[in-house]
Amino acid sequence: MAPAKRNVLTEAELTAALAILPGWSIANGKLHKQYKFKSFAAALGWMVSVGVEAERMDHHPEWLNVYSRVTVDLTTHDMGGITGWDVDLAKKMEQLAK
Ligand code: H2B
Repeated sequence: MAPAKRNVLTEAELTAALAILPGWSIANGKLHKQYKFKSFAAALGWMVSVGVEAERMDHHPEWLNVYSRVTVDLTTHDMGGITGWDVDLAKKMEQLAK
């Protein structure tokens, strides 16, 4: 995987990122997706595996779990916008949801 761009992404970069992230959109200036799993256990299992990766990356999601749904919003607080870190974390989430 190419190294993440450590700057706030441009509109063009965001459009390119969304093209390879199915179900993701921009909402309130954050990279956003709502995941739906088969059960609470499946949702929680995914959150734990994403959490391990997030800790490894030192990049942490904003997320809300209600039963089998997990609503995710990604932004880089330190940079005040969406960066390559957020795109990398979103890609990881997609891989782990397969
Ligand atoms: N996660 C996210 N999403 N954005 C950040 O800016 C961020 C983070 N910063 N995790 C990291 C931790 C930083 O606060 C620490 C000190 O590395």
